[in-house]
Amino acid sequence: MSISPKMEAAINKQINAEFYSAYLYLAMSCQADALRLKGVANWFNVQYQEEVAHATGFLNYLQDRGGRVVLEAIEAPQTEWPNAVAMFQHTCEHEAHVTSLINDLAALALEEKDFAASQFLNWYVNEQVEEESTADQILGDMTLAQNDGGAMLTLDRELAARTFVAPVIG
Ligand code: OFO
Repeated sequence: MSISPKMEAAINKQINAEFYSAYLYLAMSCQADALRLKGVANWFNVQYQEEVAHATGFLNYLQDRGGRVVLEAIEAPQTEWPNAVAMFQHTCEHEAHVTSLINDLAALALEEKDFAASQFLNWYVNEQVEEESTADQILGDMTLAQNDGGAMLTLDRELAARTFVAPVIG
């Protein structure tokens, strides 16, 4: 069954949203670098790569279903934050927003009786649980460490250890 025009349009919109997420985290990575927090910069750089993988996952899926990918302009992200706590606060808010977008897509798939898309979207539904919980955890640690240079250094070193592992989507 080829994909419905409604699902096709919604997935194209989500491709754009995932690239926007990538852009936002790349901006945070640059800001963290400017603040001399190399570990935080690394963490956001890996996050940026993950978001590109999320976008590509949707793109490949749309093509597999015979849909037409239409790439739109990516909105410019915010480029400055006062400190790492503000960045992780923004990350938590942004991921909660992305979860609502994914939930809307999952609801649309059911409405359209597109059970294949519904199953594919389950990967993203689960991924959002992970995304929100990780960001929330780091925000908590960051908030505790924010007035303690030694603790912030230790946390920055922990975040430096994150590496990108390409996700297997779907
Ligand atoms: Fe693609 O999960 Fe974050 O935004």
